[in-house]
Amino acid sequence: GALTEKQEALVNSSWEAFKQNLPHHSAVFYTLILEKAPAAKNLFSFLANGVDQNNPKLKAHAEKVFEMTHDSAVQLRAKGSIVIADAVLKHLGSVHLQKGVTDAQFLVVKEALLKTIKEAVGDGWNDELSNAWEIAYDELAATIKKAMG
Ligand code: HEM
Ligand code: ISQ
Repeated sequence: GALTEKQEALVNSSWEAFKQNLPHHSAVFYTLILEKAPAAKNLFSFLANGVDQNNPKLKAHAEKVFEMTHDSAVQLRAKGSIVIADAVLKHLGSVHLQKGVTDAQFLVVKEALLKTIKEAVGDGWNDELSNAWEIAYDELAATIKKAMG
């Protein structure tokens, strides 16, 4: 799915809003994921002590997921598809396959990502913005799933 210029601008500004308070937004993200999928706690090595805002790994990993989704949106706008370097994609495929990540978990992470962005942008939330992040996440998730299988 392609994105409009307006949607790219919305994704860019909400990504900035997310980064503005990374410790808080990443804690919100993990908390939402663990509410819906408590078993995820055992998947992530860095969640062993729960959602600890002082653990730099938590922030780094959460930021990476949002960053990759943001990058996907930019690529979808620029060329209508996502490109991830072969070696990176192979690695992502094997890590997620090895952890036994399921389609249901991809959905949980998607809903948590959208709710986190919603909180980060406050009044700036709207359907166009939501759709843009959804499209970007869905394409990225499909790309990773293909590399898993
Ligand atoms: C690891 C991205 C979805 C579970 C990773 C890594 C990245 C990443 C960049 C680090 C790989 C490395 O260590 O080099 C993404 C993206 C996703 C996604 C962009 C969606 C579009 C999911 C989902 C789950 C999941 C749905 C399951 C809840 C994990 C786990 C690891 C991992 C368990 C290993 C963490 C550890 O080192 O303890 N993912 N991921 N991922 N991902 Fe994801
Ligand atoms: C999925 N993969 C890697 C890291 C993550 C951090 C938070 C939520 C989901 C994730």
